[in-house]
Amino acid sequence: MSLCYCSLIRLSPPTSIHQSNSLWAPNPNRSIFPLTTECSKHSSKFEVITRVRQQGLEVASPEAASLQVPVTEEKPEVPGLVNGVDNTPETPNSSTKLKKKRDNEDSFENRFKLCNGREVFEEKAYLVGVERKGNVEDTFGIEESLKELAQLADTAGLMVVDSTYQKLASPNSRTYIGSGKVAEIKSAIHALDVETVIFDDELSPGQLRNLEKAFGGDVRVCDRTALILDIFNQRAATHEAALQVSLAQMEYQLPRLTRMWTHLERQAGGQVKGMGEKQIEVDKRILRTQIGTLKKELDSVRKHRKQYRNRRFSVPVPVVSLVGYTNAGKSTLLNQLTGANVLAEDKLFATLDPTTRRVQTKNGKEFLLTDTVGFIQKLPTTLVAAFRATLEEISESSLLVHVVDISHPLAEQQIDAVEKVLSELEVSTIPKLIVWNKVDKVSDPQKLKLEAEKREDVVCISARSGDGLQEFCHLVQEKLKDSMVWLEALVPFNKGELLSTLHQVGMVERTVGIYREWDIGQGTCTPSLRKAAHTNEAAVQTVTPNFLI
Ligand SMILES: Nc1nc2c(ncn2[C@@H]2O[C@H](COP(=O)(O)OP(=O)(O)OP(=O)(O)O)[C@@H](O)[C@H]2O)c(=O)[nH]1
Ligand SMILES: [Mg+2]
Repeated sequence: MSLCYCSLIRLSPPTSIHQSNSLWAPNPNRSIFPLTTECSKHSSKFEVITRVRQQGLEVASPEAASLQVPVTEEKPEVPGLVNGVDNTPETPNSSTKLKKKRDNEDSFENRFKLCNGREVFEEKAYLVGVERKGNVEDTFGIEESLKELAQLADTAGLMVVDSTYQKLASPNSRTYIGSGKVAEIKSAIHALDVETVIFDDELSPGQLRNLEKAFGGDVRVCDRTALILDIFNQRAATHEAALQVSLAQMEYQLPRLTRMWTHLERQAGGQVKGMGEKQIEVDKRILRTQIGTLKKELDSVRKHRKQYRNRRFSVPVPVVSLVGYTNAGKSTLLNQLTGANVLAEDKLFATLDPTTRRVQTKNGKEFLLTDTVGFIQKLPTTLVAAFRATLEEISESSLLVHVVDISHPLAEQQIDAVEKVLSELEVSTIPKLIVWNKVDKVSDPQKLKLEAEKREDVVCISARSGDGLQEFCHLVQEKLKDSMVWLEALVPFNKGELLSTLHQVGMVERTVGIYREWDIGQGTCTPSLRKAAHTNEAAVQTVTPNFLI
C-alpha cells in the first residue's frame, strides 16, 4: 500500500488537488506573499481580508460590485546576498523592507495550523458557484451551498477569503463559468493572493484544465468532490477507511491525469507533440494497476471484517443504524446512549468509520446502534459507495434512524438530500424513524414537539442534553416490533437460559411454562426451529424475529 501511495505522489503534479496526505501543503512552485499589516501598498487587500475574517464568509452576488482590488504585481524582495551573507547596507529604506520581510515571515508562520491532528499550511481559498436559472432541483440555494462549501474548506484546513457565483442557464462546458466571470475571478484571486479556487460542483477534467490555464500556473483549482475526498483522506482513521479513500482518490484522479504532462510538450517547443500523450497512457496504466492492487487489498480487509460481523450476528441483536446529514448529531446521540467516545464536533464529516455499540434499554431490551458517515448534498454516489463499510451497516439494519438537525435553517433540504442518497443506495425499504435533534437550539421547542406528535415516526430529542432519549428508545422498540414475526417457541427444560435471550432480543408476549422435552407441534414454529429441535441444537437464531431471516 505504501508503495501505491509513494508512486501516486510521484505521479501527481505539484499543483494537483489529490496529493495523498500532503494536499494542502504549501505549493512549492509559488512564492507565498502573506498578508502584511502595512496598509499603504495593499490597503484595499487588507480591508477585504479583515472583513471576511471578522464577519465570516460573505457571498458576493453577481449583482454586487466585483472586488475592485487592483492587481498588484508583487515582486519578492531579494536582499543582496554574497555567499549567503546579507551584505545590503542598512539604509532606512532597506530596514523598512527587512521589517516587512520579517512581518511576512511571521505571517507565513501564523498560517500553519493544527488540523485533524496534523500541522497544515492554511492556504487561502476562493469559492465559486453557479446558480442555475429555473433549476427546481437546487433546493439549497446558491448562497447556502457556498456557505456549506466554506465549512468544508474550513474543515479541510483552508482559509476562505471570499466567494462569488454566477447565474447561468447551464454551466459553461469549457470553463463552468462564463469567460467574463473567469476574468473577474482571476483579478480578484491575484489581488487576494489566493492559492486555491474551489468550485461548488464537480468539474469535468477539461473544465479543470481550462480553468487552471486561465487563472495562471500556480493557482490550484479543485471542486467540491476533491475537497470532500481530501477531508476523508485527512480523517480516515482505520486501515480500511484509508484504503477506501485512496481508491476513491485514484478513481477520481484517473480521468484528470492529462494536464500534468503538457509541460513536456511545452518544454520541447511543441516539436514532440504526442510525447505527453504517450506518457499519460503510461501513467494511466500505472494508476489502473495501483487501483487493481488497492481493490485486492480492500477485498481482503473486508473479508476479515465480514468474519467479525458474522460472529457479531451469531448473537442476534437487532441493528439500528444512525443515518443523516453531516453534523446532524449522530455521534453525539450514540455517545449519549452508549457512553461511547466517538469524536463529535462542529465540523463536517467528523465520522468516517462506522462504530457499533450495544444499547440496553430500561426494560432490559437490547439493540446495536451504529454510527455512520454523514451525507451531504451534491455528494456523488460513487463516493458514498466507496464507504462500503458504512453501506453494509446500513443495508443490513433492521431499522434506520434518520437524525435531523431540526435547528438548521435548511433542515427540510437536508432531509431531502439524505432521502435522495438513501434511495440511490436502495435501502428505502428498511423501516425508518425520524429524529428531530437539537431541539434545545430552536426558539420554541414545545411547538416543535407538538408538530412532531402530529407526524408518524417522528421523535424530538436533544442528543446533547439527553432530552427525549427515553421516548426515542421506546419508539425504536416499537419500530423493531413492526419488523418482527410472530412465532411460538418451545424451550427445553435444560435450555432454560434461552428464555432470557428471548426476552433480550425479542418481545415475549406470554410464557406459559417450560417443557421437559422437545415437543414441537406442526405449524407452531419455523422450519429452522423444528430442525434445530430435532438435532437438539437450540440455536437462538431459530427462535428470533425476522431480522435474522
Ligand atoms: N445544541 C445541540 N448541539 C448538538 C446536539 N447534538 C449534537 N450537537 C452538536 O452538533 C455538532 C455535530 O455533532 P456530531 O455528533 O459530531 O454530528 P454527526 O452527525 O456525527 O456529524 P458527522 O460525523 O460529521 O456526520 C457537535 O458540535 C455537537 O456537540 C444537540 O442536541 N443540541
Ligand atoms: Mg459523527
